[in-house]
Amino acid sequence: MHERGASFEPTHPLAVGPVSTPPHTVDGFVKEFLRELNYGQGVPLSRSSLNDQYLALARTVRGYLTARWLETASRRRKNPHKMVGYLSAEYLLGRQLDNALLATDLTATAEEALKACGIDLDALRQAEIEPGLGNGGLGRLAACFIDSLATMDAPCVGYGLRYEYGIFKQTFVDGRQVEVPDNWLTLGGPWEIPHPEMEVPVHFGGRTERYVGADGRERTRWIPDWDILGIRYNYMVPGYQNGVVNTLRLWRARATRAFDLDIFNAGDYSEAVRAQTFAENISKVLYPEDSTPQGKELRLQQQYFFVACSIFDFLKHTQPVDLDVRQLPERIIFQLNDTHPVIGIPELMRLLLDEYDLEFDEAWAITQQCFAYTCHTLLPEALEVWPVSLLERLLPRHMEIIYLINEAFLAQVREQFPGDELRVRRMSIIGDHPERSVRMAHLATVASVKVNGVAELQSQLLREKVLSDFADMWPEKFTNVTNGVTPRRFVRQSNPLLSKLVTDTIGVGWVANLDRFSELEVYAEDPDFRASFRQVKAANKDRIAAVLARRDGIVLPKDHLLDVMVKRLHEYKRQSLKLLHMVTLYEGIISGDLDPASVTPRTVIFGAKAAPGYRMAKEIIYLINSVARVINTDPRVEGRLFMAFPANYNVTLAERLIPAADLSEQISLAGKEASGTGNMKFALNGALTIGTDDGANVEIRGLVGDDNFFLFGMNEPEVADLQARGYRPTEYYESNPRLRRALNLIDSGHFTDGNREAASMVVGDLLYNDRFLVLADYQSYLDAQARVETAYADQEAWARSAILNVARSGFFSSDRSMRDYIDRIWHIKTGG
Ligand code: NBG
Repeated sequence: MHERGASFEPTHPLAVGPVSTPPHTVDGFVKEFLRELNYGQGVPLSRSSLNDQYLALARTVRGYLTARWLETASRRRKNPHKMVGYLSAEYLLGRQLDNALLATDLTATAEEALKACGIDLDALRQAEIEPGLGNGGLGRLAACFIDSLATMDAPCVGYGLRYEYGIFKQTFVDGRQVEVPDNWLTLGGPWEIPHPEMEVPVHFGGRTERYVGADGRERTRWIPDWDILGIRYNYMVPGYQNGVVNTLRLWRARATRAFDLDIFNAGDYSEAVRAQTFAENISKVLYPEDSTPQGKELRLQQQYFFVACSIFDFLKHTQPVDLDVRQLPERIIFQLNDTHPVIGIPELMRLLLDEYDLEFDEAWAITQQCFAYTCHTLLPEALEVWPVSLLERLLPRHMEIIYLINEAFLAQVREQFPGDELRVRRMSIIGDHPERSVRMAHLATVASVKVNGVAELQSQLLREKVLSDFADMWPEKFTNVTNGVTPRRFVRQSNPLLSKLVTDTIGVGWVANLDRFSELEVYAEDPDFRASFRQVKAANKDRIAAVLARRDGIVLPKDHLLDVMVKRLHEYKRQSLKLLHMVTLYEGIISGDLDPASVTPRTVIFGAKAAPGYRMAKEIIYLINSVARVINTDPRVEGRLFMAFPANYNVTLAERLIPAADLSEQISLAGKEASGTGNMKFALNGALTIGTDDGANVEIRGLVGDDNFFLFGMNEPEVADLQARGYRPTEYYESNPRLRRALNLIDSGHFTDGNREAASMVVGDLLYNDRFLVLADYQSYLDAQARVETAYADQEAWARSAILNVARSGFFSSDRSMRDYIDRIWHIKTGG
């Protein structure tokens, strides 16, 4: 690391003592705020823009966090314990302001202080653009985890990439998704602290060469072709009102040279800056694929870039200079959030072998204690592989090391399973088909202390199916840690009315100890509590109605069952099944089969982004929008059904939508959704789930009870069985008249201005392919929806079930997930 700027020995007491937090008084806050506005933004209050005010407020609140941050860091330096390096290519943080205010307990102070300045806090809240540095569940999980670790005072640094453009902004043009770049930084990034003077060099390309060292030992060195610099950006991660502030460290790529002076002097300006543009592309944009990696070279560059910076940062900066690398396993555990950071394994090996001069066996023994791997998928296409040819070109030394690791590993397999060459082929880190590639999940599994899935069912399927050979070899390596969500953001902040009701009832302790939700159980029987609970739900529905009116111009009907399906658009999640349900109800009404008066008034809200290159997903979005347009305007429906699809579903919208929902749609094909975390957020906010036996739904149902959950569809063994027998979707089409009529209506062009082509891709796929068995689960889903209608008719009983969902879902706090990781995987000390 190059550190520019002289270091000096401070003599003034203020320079060495702890910084003091500004006073938590309204006057103190006003003073800090005006100081930020005047001296930070350089404007007087009277001439300040909304953005000036937002930035000044953000910096003010950040100021309150800084003293705690420095204190936490200095305490940890004085008394170093083993820490977690959470390596994640994504952090879907959501807005920061409210969370920072809550963590510092400054919300009321800020509100009053701003009022004294004639400013409405809520207007400033709306001015924040959320950092969307993630695609979906995986990135949001990372954000929940670091929140919990700070709240538990666990030593952790989150490492990742500071994308200049996060997840694209979704717009609809004629019902079709159009992506717009997410310029999240254009109005300023008040939450980040850049350190441009601390540069980490990262190398790429070139070749390796053998040489004999001074001690006569043969060694290898990497002679790279080109390099870039990693610039550190720090973000504070505050614990909930506990004085702890952890660090999230994101890396930005910068060219080693701004431009080539020779080329510039020769007159070719654009060529001269090309190198810079090329290098800086590495942290330019988040790949918008969720669960379906594309195998792009730039993506591998991103992955290597951020883990190389992070490991270097830990070794050279976080640790004392005299650290003996043999003690590394006592100092760090790197948690691999899916396969994206797995190239960190050969990187650590490279450092130990080539920089610290260890022998292979010793380096490998150390490395195998420094990593743990979380697998977030069951879809085979989501397990990353990288062509050997690409790795050889981009990271030749790493490729050599991967070969060495594989050799040692396969020798072990042969020893344990003599004569089983098929097994050796299956388990090899290098696969041969369709081209020679490195299987990153295998590398991760071989190198890690523990491998975990993210919900019971997925962990079981990992052991029994996806990674069964590895589980045979190392049964004790495999474990489960069911996902969780932070109650700070997803209950306390997003649902203030429910929070108040709960706090008035059982006290405030639940915010940092969600097990206490169980104390609400008895109140399910209390009519007064139920009435208050229903009022909260109704008020939250009014709030989302106001949000959607303002944000999207959508006017929601009143007094409907609010049925919500929000998540990435993916065929396995089966948004098309929900769509078929709505088309079935609609078709029933217009064909005269169903009396509209007998249909439960229902509003369905979808929120979903499709990966820009995922054609089928985009066609499904188009079809949902098309069906919505027709259903919402057909007078025959008599306003009983309504569909809304607000564009650009993100964390901010989730925080408004989830507290208002009555029904949570978790309808993936069993055996496909690793966990889901939206499902947990809904249950915690008092929505009932309609869901399959998949992911964490299984555990939600187990806890809330069958009476408070609408289960439908095949379970995983039934799915496997049907697929083994040979699934033919047309059989369902032919034998089920309602299904046939619904599909025919779509196919007729009824929803697409008479254009049959426009729906043919989706309809054709459902009829002749249907990889995720939508038609097979259709009838069961319809039946479950009928049970929903019956249940919803009894509002008191529904409220009772909703309360029980809240009371019994405390398990899904990410604090509990973190406790599990700490106790069973990381073995780190909290509060030290
Ligand atoms: C996703 C799964 C979800 C799970 C989140 C967080 C990937 C690769 N996986 O089911 O699809 O809830 O990870 O674990 O994005």
